[in-house]
Amino acid sequence: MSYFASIGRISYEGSRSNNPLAFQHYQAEQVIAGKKMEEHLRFSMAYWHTLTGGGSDPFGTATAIRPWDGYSGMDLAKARVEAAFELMEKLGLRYFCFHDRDIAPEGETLQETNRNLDVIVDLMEQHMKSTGIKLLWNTACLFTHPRFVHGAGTTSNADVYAYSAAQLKKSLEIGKRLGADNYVFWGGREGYESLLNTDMKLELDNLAFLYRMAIDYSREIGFDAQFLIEPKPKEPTKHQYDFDAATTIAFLQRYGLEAHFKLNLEANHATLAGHTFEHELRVARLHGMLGSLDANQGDLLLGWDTDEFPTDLYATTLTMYEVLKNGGLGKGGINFDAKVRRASFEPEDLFYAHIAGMDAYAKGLKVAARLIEDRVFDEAVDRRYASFREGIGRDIAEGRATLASLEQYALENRPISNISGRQERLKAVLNQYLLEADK
Ligand code: XUL
Ligand code: CO
Repeated sequence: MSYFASIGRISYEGSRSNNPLAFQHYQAEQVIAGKKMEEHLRFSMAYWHTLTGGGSDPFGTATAIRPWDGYSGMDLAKARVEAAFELMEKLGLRYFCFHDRDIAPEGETLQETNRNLDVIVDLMEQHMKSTGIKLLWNTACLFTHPRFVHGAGTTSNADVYAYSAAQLKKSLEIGKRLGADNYVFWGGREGYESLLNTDMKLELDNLAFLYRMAIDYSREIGFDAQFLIEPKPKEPTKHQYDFDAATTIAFLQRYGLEAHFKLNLEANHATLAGHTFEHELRVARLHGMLGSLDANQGDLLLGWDTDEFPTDLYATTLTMYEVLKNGGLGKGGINFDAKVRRASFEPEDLFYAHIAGMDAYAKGLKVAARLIEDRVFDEAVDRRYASFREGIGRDIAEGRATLASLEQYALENRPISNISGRQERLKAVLNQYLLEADK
């Protein structure tokens, strides 16, 4: 049974190709900065947007036409697995990600829900074996069901906390069974609507304890995935505790959890927090906590998470610049937490969207590698901070200076002179690299 019979395997045809079902930049085997593109990029399909999303919004129902529309219940869940692997194989996507509730329907009881999951996980395991496609990460959906109205790890209801822990336990077992490289925590309801009814201290303590129990249980069952927290400032709650990279790192440090986690950073979450994506990557990188990416882009004129496929080459270049400077993403990858627009409702749009995203990242990788090779920004930064490599600046950088020694220097110093930051020039050079024909 084929779900996308009219579409064949997508291949690389180069930037002059007019074939909409071909890559212009993504060439899995091409070596960039000493590594194959597919190793740098480790693209992943987001199960929720691609298989279960239908394009509904707060004002309208689903619009998507999908080849698995005729099925329901567990038959639908099974059809989606088959369609998912066909789509990933055709696009050359080697990884995927899912929430537990994306892949199998909830039953009447937790026992029945877990049995449904087991059936689908069996089927996935078979497809993973026959295709070699791997699980980049899985997670527990602790936000959709009404029981999570007050949160999961930060709920005001201990029964809901216990239910969340049970769901998390099962998801860790699934991750272990499918050999997931990472396990993600995204706290969609881990925040508050009003401080008037919120015990922030208890909520944060409980959330940290849930993470601690997850670490302990993973160790117990031998699940060695990298744990990732995905920051987001708001939506669905008004304020989410994992607001951005810096806030999340401070939380992990406060509870002594930082050695067990890295961050899964998402482009549209960064912009919702008032940051660029590369800012979030830089903060995580300098703390040694850059783990994985949810690649998408937002609409800067809108105040919500639009999860569009990434096509902005300027952004993908600066993102890959941070990734390369980090020495790669290790066990992480680039997950398209992105959905086709509501008006792009035909099945082919799923292919066009992934091709656009993969090409945008491939081009970004190539440009970023050349910027690093030519030390374009490194040289500018070296020049700008040169005063800290000698004399009084070196005393400061190496921690030898005191307020008294600095005062003595300042009193005797000749007039201070500054040098230009040359920002406009650097942006022009960045454009030059972006527009240069492929080497
Ligand atoms: C929501 C979001 C989630 C996480 C996984 O904004 O990004 O889909 O990636 O729960
Ligand atoms: Co995400």
